[in-house]
Amino acid sequence: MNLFARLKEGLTKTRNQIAAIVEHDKVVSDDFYESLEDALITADVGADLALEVVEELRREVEQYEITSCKEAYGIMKRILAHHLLIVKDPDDFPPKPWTILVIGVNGVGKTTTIGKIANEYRQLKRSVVLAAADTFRAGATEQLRIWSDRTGSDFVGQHEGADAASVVFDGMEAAKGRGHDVMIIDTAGRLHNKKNLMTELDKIVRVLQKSNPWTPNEVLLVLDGTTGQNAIKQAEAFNEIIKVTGFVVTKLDGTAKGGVAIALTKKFGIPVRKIGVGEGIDDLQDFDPVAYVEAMFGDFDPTA
Ligand SMILES: Nc1nc2c(ncn2[C@@H]2O[C@H](COP(=O)(O)OP(=O)(O)OP(=O)(O)O)[C@@H](O)[C@H]2O)c(=O)[nH]1
Ligand SMILES: [Mg+2]
Repeated sequence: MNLFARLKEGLTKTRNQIAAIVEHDKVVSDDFYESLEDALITADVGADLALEVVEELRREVEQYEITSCKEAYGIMKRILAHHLLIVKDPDDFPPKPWTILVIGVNGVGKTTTIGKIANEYRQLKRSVVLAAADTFRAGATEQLRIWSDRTGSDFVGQHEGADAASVVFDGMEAAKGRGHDVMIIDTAGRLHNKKNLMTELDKIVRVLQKSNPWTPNEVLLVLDGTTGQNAIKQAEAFNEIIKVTGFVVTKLDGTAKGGVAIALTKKFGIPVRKIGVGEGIDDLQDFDPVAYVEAMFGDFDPTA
């Protein structure tokens, strides 16, 4: 028997226990959460993590106004998977598409980063669809469409002022219908109008969730490396609205300071996934802590 078959068999009792709750108690209740916590503990997740997962689930259920246990259960699976953050590849994580939601304030480099990430996946022969959910700024949709042409990615967009969540819905339909491996969603960044942004992101996540409860697989927060400590404030604000799974620090070619990447990781316990080092399509790198520290301090010789 292979590892997964054994694991599955071993957890049959737990799954049946949960199935019974999901079946009989269709609306989310305290009992539901308690049973989930018990089930997680039975599965040896550990009491602390079980509690953390259930707390996180409670927050999401509240935020996205979810009432059905079945839906909440799907979200719990994603939360658990996020705690196994090492799983970072579309192939490890069915069902398709692997969905990346890209957020951040105006002008930090979201759209450019999406183009670069799409290019990386295309080099790996993955099929990609870009969804232009920044319907706010004139020209934003067109800018993303150009990146889809450049990278040979599929594209979904609507007119300026359209409902962002409806673009995401179209993107999901296209991704499923055409069997794309990856969907990357561009969003508008308006932190000064937090309420609107929150409503919009909530709606986007709702649409994704309904279509595939495993999504969004990644929520990448793009931060401009030249803004220094301000990036921390932005990360704080966004992370309150939506659970960020990774940072992208851009424009590191334009600053002598890169310490913000270290400060971010330390403060939030969220990894820096990628760094932007220029405006070109290839100017994106995986974040390598050793290379990064070397780049910052490697040439410094205190004895010289
Ligand atoms: N030097 C440098 N410039 C970058 C980098 N990433 C993005 N840019 C530039 O930053 C500017 C803004 O980039 P966008 O990708 O349009 O930023 P955005 O976050 O999508 O902006 P909005 O859609 O207006 O919110 C563009 O001129 C990009 O070429 C980078 O890593 N280095
Ligand atoms: Mg943009």
